[in-house]
Amino acid sequence: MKLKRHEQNPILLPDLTSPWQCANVFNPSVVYHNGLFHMHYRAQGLDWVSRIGYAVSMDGVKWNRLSQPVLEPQDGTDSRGVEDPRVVEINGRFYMCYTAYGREFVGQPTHAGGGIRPMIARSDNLITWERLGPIVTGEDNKDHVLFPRLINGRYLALHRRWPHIWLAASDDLRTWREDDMQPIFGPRPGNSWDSKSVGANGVPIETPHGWLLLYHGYGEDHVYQFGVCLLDLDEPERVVKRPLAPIFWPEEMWELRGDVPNVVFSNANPVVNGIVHVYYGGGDHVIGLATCPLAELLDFVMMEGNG
Ligand code: BMA
Repeated sequence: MKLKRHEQNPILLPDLTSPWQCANVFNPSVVYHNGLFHMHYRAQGLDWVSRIGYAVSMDGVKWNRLSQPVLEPQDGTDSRGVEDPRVVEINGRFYMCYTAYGREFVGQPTHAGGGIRPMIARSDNLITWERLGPIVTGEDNKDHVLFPRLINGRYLALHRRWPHIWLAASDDLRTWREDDMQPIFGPRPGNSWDSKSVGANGVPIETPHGWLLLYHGYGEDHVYQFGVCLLDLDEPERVVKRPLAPIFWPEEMWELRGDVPNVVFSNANPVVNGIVHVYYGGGDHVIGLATCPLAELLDFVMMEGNG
């Protein structure tokens, strides 16, 4: 089982005429809404600060970009950039999970030069965003993503307390209590492709068998790859299946090389007409698309899940 690369890859490149996105465009979110693909992507330009751009498409391959970013740093908590958007529609409103990277931080710095925060913002039009706040502060936490509906009356989010994937619950998307957080799974013991670190990819896909979660990981060799697992529908902290084999890994020149080598990194896997569309950053530099039929991915998880 392996995702199939689109023949027109890479499908989005840096725009050399635009100061804020002339260096890198990567790690996009894509939602399919009212017959259009809506992309939010991370971009870096002359100042190397990450901003979030927006583009729209009829076919999910050719894009029309908005000339200005839709989300930019606003204070010390995100002065180094806003990164890695994951957008989801819940009950008719759009929510974006993104990572704020700033010079101002709580406690110890979590990354070189500052701290990071897993943030949530809200929008009704996908263009103007209102910040709601972080899930946690003062720790190495990113790769957060909301489930597309409430479960047992609460909003649920996956997040990553390095190197594990965690579950968190909230009544209002603003208050996230430590008591409502629990680990789901971590790096796989042994020397597998995901033996060092794991994190969620895009919004979990609801199926009759459970939540299909595409995730990324790396092992000793630090090559980012994708895997897939199945979480219980009502209790998503329960991993039902987790195949051993990865489903995608760097192969193209623009995945093996780039701003950061050996990286495929995905924040989005919308299902359109039964096809899972995996949008991903290659080498932290350009954007690619790989697909597979949802039924095939589900079969793979069910058959190989205890590998
Ligand atoms: C992760 C994230 C991603 C990035 C990846 C590879 O920690 O910061 O934004 O694509 O590293 O550099």
